Amino acid sequence: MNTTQRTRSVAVVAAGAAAILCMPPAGADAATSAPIRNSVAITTTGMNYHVHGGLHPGIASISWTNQDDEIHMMEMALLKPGVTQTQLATAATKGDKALDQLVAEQPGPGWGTPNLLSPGETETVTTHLRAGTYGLLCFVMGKDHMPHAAMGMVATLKVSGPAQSVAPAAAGTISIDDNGIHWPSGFTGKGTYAVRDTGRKDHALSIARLDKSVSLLQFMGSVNNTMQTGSAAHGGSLVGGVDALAAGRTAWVTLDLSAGRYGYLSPSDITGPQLPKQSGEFTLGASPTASPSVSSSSSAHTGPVVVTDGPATTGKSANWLLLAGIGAAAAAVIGGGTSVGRRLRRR
Ligand SMILES: [Cu+2]
Repeated sequence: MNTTQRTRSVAVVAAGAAAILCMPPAGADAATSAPIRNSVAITTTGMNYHVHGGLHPGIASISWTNQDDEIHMMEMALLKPGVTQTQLATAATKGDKALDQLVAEQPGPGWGTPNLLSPGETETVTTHLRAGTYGLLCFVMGKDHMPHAAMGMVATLKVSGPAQSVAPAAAGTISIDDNGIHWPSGFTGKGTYAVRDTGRKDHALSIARLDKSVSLLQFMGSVNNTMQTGSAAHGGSLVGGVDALAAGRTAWVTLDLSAGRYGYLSPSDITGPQLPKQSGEFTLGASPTASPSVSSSSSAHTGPVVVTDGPATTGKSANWLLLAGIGAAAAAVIGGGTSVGRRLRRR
């Protein structure tokens, strides 16, 4: 990249940041602005993202349904102007340096993006997006140790037109800080909830429905196994959440959780072979007004120290990797020494 291009990219990014910073506080102009229907449906089948439309900049909703038979992720990266899906797909087969050259802004903790999603699930995340074209990429590992993005799981999402700044009405706020995840009283698992990072660090939220007698720790071990080898995860189902949420920022999740037992965690806070402080389990009863009985499950579970790629690894995959070996089902596979493919740097 030459200096002129770099300067232009920086300017574009700066302009976008300024636009977002200048937006009124959530809801401030709700009474005077006609709401724009600002949502897009994305479906995944056969290791593809089918993007059904585009979005306006500002506050925008992504509703993603995974109709495939394995777990996928949706990394979002703002692309340089003019970059096409074909170019992105080609770069994904070449590796990170090639991908980096197409990205205007390295994805990192920001306003929140969809989190890992299991087969048969739908998650809806409302976030802030600036105008431009975003690349959608999945870095879950395929059975042949190739990340899905390199196998074609790449798409683009266009964000353009007039801005939308009306925040969704929230039934409550799920707050994540440097010590835990805090659920609103009267949480029913149904409706739209704000997810706010009230800590000083970047956090995330991932929610899993757990099968009978399976702990969150065991299921996450299985998920980790999936992310490394492409084998199916057992013991539960990832029903969504918010990834890449920076300190002080708010996103929204729209949930439709049925009665059952759930685990939750902030994957970006995993620093060792145990669940982070920001984790726990709750049970939703059949009664829609039942509050969850929330328990923190982090300190009770520890596992063997796991060798990872080393301190240079950053980002979500590295975090998930740290869970390797703590789930009983995953331990044997972890010993095989597979490694998760490198993903776009998050910083
Ligand atoms: Cu995938």
